[in-house]
This record gives sequence, structure tokens and C-alpha cells, in this order.
Amino acid sequence: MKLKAYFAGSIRGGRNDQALYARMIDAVREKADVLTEHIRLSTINLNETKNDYDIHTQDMNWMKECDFVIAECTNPSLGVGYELASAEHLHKPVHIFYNTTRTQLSAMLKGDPYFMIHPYTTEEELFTQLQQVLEAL
Ligand code: 6K6
Repeated sequence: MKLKAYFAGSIRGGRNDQALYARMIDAVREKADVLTEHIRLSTINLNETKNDYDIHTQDMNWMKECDFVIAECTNPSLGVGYELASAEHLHKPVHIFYNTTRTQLSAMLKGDPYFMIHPYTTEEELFTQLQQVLEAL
């Protein structure tokens, strides 16, 4: 059976990296079904009043269902931080990627030995590391 991935990336925290999330999701799809495909969308209307209770319930069900988590954390996001703590609580393998030239990763992630952290400086480096993670699954 195909593996299930939970991809986490900023939504209300800011959509500057949306195109990067889409490229990462494309790479992950080679290996697994991505439960959180909506992160890739360029059409999310942040002013739309979606039911936040339903979003949280659905995402936490997907978190329970997934086999592993990939998070792009260059753009800080409260929701992604919450998801990563939830993933640890549920004992899901978590791979965190961030661009060291654009952000300082929170000590609450970097200082937690549970997480597998993948710093990168170029997109080429990011995708090389992501491929290595996917091949090792
Ligand atoms: C509809 C289509 C795309 O987005 C929507 C509605 N909003 C959300 N839908 C699903 N998951 C969400 C939504 N808003 C936040 N999340 C979850 O929190 C995602 O799984 C992201 O990884 C994370 C982003 O958190 P914020 O704090 O940046 O919004």
C-alpha cells in the first residue's frame, strides 16, 4: 500500500512560499499520497470564512492517518508549529526543511531532538535532501 504523507506549510502565516510548497508536494507525490494537497493551491482566499473547527478536525484526522510529516518552515506559521507538536505527540516521523539564508528556525523546533531537521541554502540543496529522505522511507 502507498505511504501517506502530511505536508505542512504556512497558510495564514503568509503565502510567499506557495510555489515552493507546490514543487515539494510534487516531489513527495512520487513516493506517497499527500493528504494535505490544498497547501499547494495558489488560489486560497485568506479572507474567506471557512469553518475553522472543521479545518482543525480534518487536519488532525489526517495527522493521525499519515505515515510521515514533511514541513517547510522558512515562513513562520503558528499552525505549522501546532502541527509539528501534534506530530511528535502522535510519534510520527517529522522532517523539517528551512532556508538558513531567509530565517532563523525557532529554538522550539531546532532544540527538539525528536525532529529531523534539514537546513538548506539553495533550492537544489533542498530537493537533494528531500529525495534522500523519500528514498530512505
Ligand atoms: C482551503 C483551501 C486551502 O486552505 C483552506 C482553508 N484553510 C485551511 N485548510 C486546511 N488546513 C489548514 C488551513 N489553514 C491552516 N491549515 C493547516 O495549518 C495546514 O495544514 C498548514 O500546514 C497549517 C498552516 O497554518 P497557518 O497558521 O499558517 O494558517
